[in-house]
Amino acid sequence: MINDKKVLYSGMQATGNLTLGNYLGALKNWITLNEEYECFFGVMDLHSITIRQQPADFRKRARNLLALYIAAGLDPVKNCIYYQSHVSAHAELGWILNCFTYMGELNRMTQFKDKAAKHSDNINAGLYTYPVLMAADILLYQSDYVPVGKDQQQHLEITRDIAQRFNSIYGDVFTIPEGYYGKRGAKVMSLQDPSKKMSKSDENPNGSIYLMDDSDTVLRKCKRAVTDSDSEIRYSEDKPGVSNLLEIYSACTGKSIEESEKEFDGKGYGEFKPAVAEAVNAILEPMHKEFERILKDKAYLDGIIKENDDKARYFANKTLRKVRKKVGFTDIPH
Ligand code: ATP
Ligand code: LTN
Repeated sequence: MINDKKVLYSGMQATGNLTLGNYLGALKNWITLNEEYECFFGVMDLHSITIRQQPADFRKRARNLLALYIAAGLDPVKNCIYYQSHVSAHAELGWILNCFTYMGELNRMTQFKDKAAKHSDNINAGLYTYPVLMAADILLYQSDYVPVGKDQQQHLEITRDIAQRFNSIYGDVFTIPEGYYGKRGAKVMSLQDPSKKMSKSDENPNGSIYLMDDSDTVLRKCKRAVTDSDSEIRYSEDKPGVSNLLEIYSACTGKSIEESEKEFDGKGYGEFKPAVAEAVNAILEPMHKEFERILKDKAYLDGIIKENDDKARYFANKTLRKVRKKVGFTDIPH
């Protein structure tokens, strides 16, 4: 608990450009959580280097991600928004927890298998111990809840196992975190292949709407979105393309699926697809303006970063000190 509130922790890697899926499925739902929880949202840049990054590009992307969190509506005063690499306790606890994690457990991680297959020229130890660093992220803040997608559930399970193992040896050091499946965001599928989720690492850029896409690009991508041969605008399992567009339309406008279906009853794709694009652009355009404003104001953004880094460090170090003591490291003289 911090300030009588339960703690909630999440973050995204600074790899690739965020998509509408990341926004509707995650970011948008994070915005109001601070009313109920003490929230930490990290830019997970330590995790990002498990895949080789081009330094200048990486630096820019990490800063853009932080600015985008704010532009999307996360209040940097009410939430702790910070860079993982600025808080060295993550790497330190990550190391310690490595010594409490079995290779047999890590061998079962499906994300490692997927990423190793995708990056077969660079299967590094960091990629392998990725879940341990993620456990450190979560446990450092004594987090109660972690909103993550299905693909990260296995990492949350191993986090709980590591925490329980540590606690059973040393007493109650870590809060055991739970997944947060409160208000579920929309699951957005690829515009080119609605059986696949929209993803920032998709090779086909037409399948994803990126949060930084301009309005013409959004319109073009929506017009090209795969639908089906009949022109009925109806939500149904056998119409995955149209259902996905309806889902996007409804999530962006706040109208229900039924209302949206009714709105386009008897109308064709010629009217529906531009309306979807318009609904998306109504969200993206103000976000772009805010993003540009924030990035231009270097002093403001640097101030936010400093303040939040300090806040994160304060809580992280509190846990790390406790862990050091429990493990039996000698005190650092002051
Ligand atoms: P990558 O392609 O690099 O694996 P990704 O686009 O799948 O990335 P993640 O970084 O794995 O996204 O996820 C960040 C957050 O966004 C997670 O909480 C995840 O559940 C959510 N998310 C990602 N894609 C979608 C989507 N298409 N629909 C809904 N939520 C999504
Ligand atoms: N692995 C996560 C990103 C991530 C994370 C975390 C999420 C790293 N550390 C801690 C929640 C809590 C991802 O790829 N989405």
